[in-house]
Amino acid sequence: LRLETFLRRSLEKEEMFLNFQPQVEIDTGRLIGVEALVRWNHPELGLVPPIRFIPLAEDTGFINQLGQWVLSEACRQMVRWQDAGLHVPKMAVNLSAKQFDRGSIVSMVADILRETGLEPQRLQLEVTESVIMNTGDALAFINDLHSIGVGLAIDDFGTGYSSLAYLKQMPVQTLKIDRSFIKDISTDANDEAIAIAIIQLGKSMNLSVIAEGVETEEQAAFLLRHGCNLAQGYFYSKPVMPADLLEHWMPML
Ligand code: G
Ligand code: G
Ligand code: MN
Ligand code: NA
Repeated sequence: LRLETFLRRSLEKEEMFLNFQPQVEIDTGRLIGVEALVRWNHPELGLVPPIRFIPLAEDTGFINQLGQWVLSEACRQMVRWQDAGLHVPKMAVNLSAKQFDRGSIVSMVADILRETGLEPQRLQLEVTESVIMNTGDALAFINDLHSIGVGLAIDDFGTGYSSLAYLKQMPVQTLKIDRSFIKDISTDANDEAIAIAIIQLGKSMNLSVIAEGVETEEQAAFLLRHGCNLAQGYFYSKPVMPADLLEHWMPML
């Protein structure tokens, strides 16, 4: 209850901030985008991990305000980089299922793009399979988001139960292989088989495939060998502040 009270005030008290995790092309090491990940620094509690406050925000409805703040801050950051002459190709932002309940998700995204001036093609929204399968009008919302020009990625792919028939109908551009399949990719035959199957599926449906949670050179080499050239994970960078991103990644932009 105390956490909930704190959470409600977190935005007005400016305790939330964003970290950004690079997404890279494996063979060249080039930055292809970043994923925004929200962080909460409370004066008493310190850094509260997202696994503690995201579910709470979802249960209490606060996720709508928080999600709106995250999206506008992420878009503002992109414009700041752009204004500084730095070309970050793409910004990925996570959306919760709860954000689709209201039906106003499309106008929220459109409003933020208009207010910040970010080109829609620079934004990629990440949703999980459960968002797609459990939201009544998911297909309609996703079509509307597509029609305003934003990209769509399926996050944690392979952990939910997505109907492939459904996937076929949707204007999705990217599949993100869940990091649970990447972890033991070169030692666990099942994980290896699943990762390869997702890569093949993406290929045959003309989708980009990004591997999540890449922590070692071996994992990256395995992925490249099997036709997946996009990755995100600690091997490249943990989620970082804009200043760190600038220092380590921007010189090549
Ligand atoms: O860094 P990591 O601990 O950031 O994130 C933990 C979980 O919190 C992940 O599943 C991630 O998708 C989720 N998460 C992080 N930032 C956001 C956000 O802005 N919105 C939503 N809905 N989930 C987020
Ligand atoms: O659910 P989603 O994929 O949006 O969340 C990303 C989560 O994965 C964040 O908590 C982020 O900090 C974490 N993460 C990113 N890269 C790695 C990695 O290489 N290894 C592990 N264990 N976690 C990672
Ligand atoms: Mn994600
Ligand atoms: Na994920």
